[in-house]
Amino acid sequence: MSDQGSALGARLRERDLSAAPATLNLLESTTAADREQAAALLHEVSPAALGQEAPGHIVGITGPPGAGKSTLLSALLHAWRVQAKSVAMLAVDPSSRQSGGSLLGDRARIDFDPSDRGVFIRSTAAGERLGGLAWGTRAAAQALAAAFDIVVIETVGVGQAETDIADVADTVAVVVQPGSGDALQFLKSGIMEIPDVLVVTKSDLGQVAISARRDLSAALRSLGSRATPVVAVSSLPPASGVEELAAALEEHRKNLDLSERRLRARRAGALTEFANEHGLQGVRALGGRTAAQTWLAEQDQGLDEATLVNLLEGRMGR
Ligand SMILES: Nc1nc2c(ncn2[C@@H]2O[C@H](COP(=O)(O)OP(=O)(O)O)[C@@H](O)[C@H]2O)c(=O)[nH]1
Ligand SMILES: [Mg+2]
Repeated sequence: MSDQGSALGARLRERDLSAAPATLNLLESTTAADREQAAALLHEVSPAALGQEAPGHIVGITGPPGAGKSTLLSALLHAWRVQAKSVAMLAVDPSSRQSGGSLLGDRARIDFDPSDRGVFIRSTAAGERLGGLAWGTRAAAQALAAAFDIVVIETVGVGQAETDIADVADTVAVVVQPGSGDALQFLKSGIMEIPDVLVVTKSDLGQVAISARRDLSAALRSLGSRATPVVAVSSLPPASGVEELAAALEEHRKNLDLSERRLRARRAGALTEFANEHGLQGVRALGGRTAAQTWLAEQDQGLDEATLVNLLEGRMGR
């Protein structure tokens, strides 16, 4: 048992998809012993160990409840499987903590073949901390990206949610449904950061969807962000726009400086985790967030997030 973490990490590195369930169990555990094993796992799949960034595409899908994210993910999953891409889906469910029973409900909404070994789906509770993704979810996405072609994280929210998910995702897609003015207002007022891809769902609703797409495109143009694609999809049969969306996501990834984005994401994630553990006082002991970020950048040659947190803790102790 003592090298469970490194053994799992090695399996992921060899792209053994069957290591996914045990990986998630380990990363979600909060016991000290498991945390140590989790650190060993992450070390095995760090860029330093892999000799490159993990090859999988980490996609964040976020948007308000009811916008059609889960239905869209079922359709996307199908499109990706047709392309023979292996897919891991992590659904972060903010309601599962209270209701306890919504885990199965959420899983049922993603339509997939349970005997398909190229697919792994896990719903996780949102976690105790305020805002942001739980450490386990970020770590899981980073680890699974070593083995799966695509790792998708579904989170609920609009406003802060896409900033948080940018701490781990290579590509962030914000999903809005026609007729909901929130995203438009948030975008115009700067509350929402400009996503990599904007998705208008339920395009089968007709004119209201066309208007939503036009308004969002206009808002993006006025913000000087001409290049951000706005894709309209209908996820109900006969689905439409889903292949276009898959292509837009892939296009974004192709044009991305992956190692730059991942380095930045891991540093931001490590700092967030450090701040959770040690509070404002801890961050102050490092000379503030910006100073800590700069210092981390100097130490970092493709280290995993757990190691980065350890480095920050060592520096605080000095
Ligand atoms: N008309 C239409 N309804 C949709 C579409 N996609 C999802 N819905 C419906 O919208 C509701 C919320 O969908 P869901 O995927 O659970 O949204 P989520 O909360 O964002 O995951 C459900 O009743 C879906 O059937 C679509 O493309 N067209
Ligand atoms: Mg959902």
